Amino acid sequence: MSQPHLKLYGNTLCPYVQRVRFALEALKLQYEYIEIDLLAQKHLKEEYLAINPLACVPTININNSNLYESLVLLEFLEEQFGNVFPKDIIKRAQQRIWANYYDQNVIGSIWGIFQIYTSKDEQGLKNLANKLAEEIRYWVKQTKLSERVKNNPKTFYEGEQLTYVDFAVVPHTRYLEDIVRVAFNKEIFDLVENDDLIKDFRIYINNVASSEAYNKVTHKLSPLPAHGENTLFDSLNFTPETYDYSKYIRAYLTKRFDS
Ligand SMILES: N[C@@H](CCC(=O)N[C@@H](CS)C(=O)NCC(=O)O)C(=O)O
Repeated sequence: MSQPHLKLYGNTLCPYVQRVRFALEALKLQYEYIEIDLLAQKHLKEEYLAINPLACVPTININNSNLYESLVLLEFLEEQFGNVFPKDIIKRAQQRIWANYYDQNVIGSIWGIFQIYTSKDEQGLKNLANKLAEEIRYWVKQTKLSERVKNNPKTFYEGEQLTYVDFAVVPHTRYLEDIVRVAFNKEIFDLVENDDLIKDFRIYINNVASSEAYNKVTHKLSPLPAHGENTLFDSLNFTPETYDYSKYIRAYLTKRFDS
C-alpha cells in the first residue's frame, strides 16, 4: 500500500520541527517540506493561520487534515506508521513519562540562551549550564541512562533503534549546544562538572546526533528550503554544496538579535 501524502510545514532552525522531521527521516517516510519564514512573520499570515490557528510550526497536513504540536505529531506518526515507539508497552509508557518530563521541566531553561546571547553575559551562560546540568543529572538518574550507555556505548535511548525519547529530547539539547558553540565558541557542558551522569548524557546525545536521520534535518539538511521560502536562507546563497548549519545559526542570531 502506498504511503499517504504528507506535507510538513516547518522552519529549519526550530527544534520542535526538527523533532518531527527527525522522526520522518528515521522512519524513512516521504514528505513534502514547506519552510515557514518565522523571521518574516509568515506564521502570522491568514493563509498560515488557516492551517495552524496556534501560529506555530510544525504542522503536518495529511488526508486533508492539519495536525500540530510536535509531541502529538510523534504520537500520530506512531499510530499511522508505527516504529516511533518500542514494541514493549511498559517501555512505551516509560518513554512517554521521561520524554514528557524533559519537555516540561528541562527544555524551558534552554530559551534563556537568547537573553544571554544579547547581553553577552558569560556568567549568565555558566548559570544556565549549571541549572541545565542539575536537571539533566536528575533525568539521567531516573531514566537509568548510565546503565544503557555502559551496556552499549553507542546506544540510542532504546538500543539500536531511534525512538520517541530520541526525537523528543535531542533536537532542543543539540540546538542549545550548537548556539553556544557558534555564539560563544564554547561547549556548554564543558562549563559544568562532568561527573558520570553528565558524561553519560553527552555520550547519549552524541550517539543520537551522529545518526544520519538527525543530520538530514540539521548539518546535512535535505532538502534545503525552496528558494523564496526563507529570505535569510536565500540571502546566504546556500546550495546543497555550500550549505553550512553553523553559518546559518550565526546569520540567524545576527539578524534576529544584532540588527
Ligand atoms: N508546543 C509547540 C511549540 C512549537 C513552537 O513554539 N514553535 C516555534 C518555533 S521553534 C514557533 O512556531 N514560534 C512562533 C513564533 O515565533 O511566534 C510544539 O510542540 O510544536
